[in-house]
Amino acid sequence: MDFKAIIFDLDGVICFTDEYHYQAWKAMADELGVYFDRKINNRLRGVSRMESLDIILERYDGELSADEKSSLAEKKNELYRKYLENMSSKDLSEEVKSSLLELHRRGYKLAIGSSSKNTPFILNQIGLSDFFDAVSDGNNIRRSKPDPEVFLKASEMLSIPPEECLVVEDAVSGAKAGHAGGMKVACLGDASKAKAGDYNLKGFSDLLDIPALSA
Ligand code: B16
Ligand code: MG
Repeated sequence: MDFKAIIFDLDGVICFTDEYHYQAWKAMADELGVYFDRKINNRLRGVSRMESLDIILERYDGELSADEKSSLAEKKNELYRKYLENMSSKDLSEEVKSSLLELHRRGYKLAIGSSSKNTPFILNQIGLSDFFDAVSDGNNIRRSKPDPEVFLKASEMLSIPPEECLVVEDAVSGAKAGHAGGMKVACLGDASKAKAGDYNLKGFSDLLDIPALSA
């Protein structure tokens, strides 16, 4: 069946904030005296903020209360948002921008399905606040990827059934979420290398060549 809608993950697909996540988590981990490196940071892709913190704390020798954990996550987020303030429309690549415009021209509904609670802020920074037909993000879900909730909410907002939606993801957890929601998945980056998708792409503009997304 041909698709009617495309639901894009944000971080790692539309734009790249993983270095900012890394720097902010690294500052928090250093202060706490916990070992943290880029390999561990890779495990945080597509994972919610509190679950990311739990992964980092696997190496923490001690117990932290729920309040202490929330304040660590909040502190990390404050620093992360300071970094995000440096983002602008320059952080939206020509390839992503022109491919989005072409998919819109072909008549597909376009949505965001991101675990990030900072989604509205990031979309505003890169000049895409008003572009998408629906935005489902970390602010309207209770369960994060690989649970399909964020993508099912997007399909509901668009009034297009899951089997007519294509999810675009860079994280294996996100690809699993799309499949769990009954959607086909196109993967980029890490998830593409892991062959987690129905389509494993080299670059964003390869979406334009998927036969079920024809003009
Ligand atoms: P926040 P995505 C995810 O965004 C990131 O990949 C992940 O690293 C981050 O922990 C998560 O958002 C939550 O982000 O702290 O901003 O709420 O890839 O699902 O767009
Ligand atoms: Mg992602």
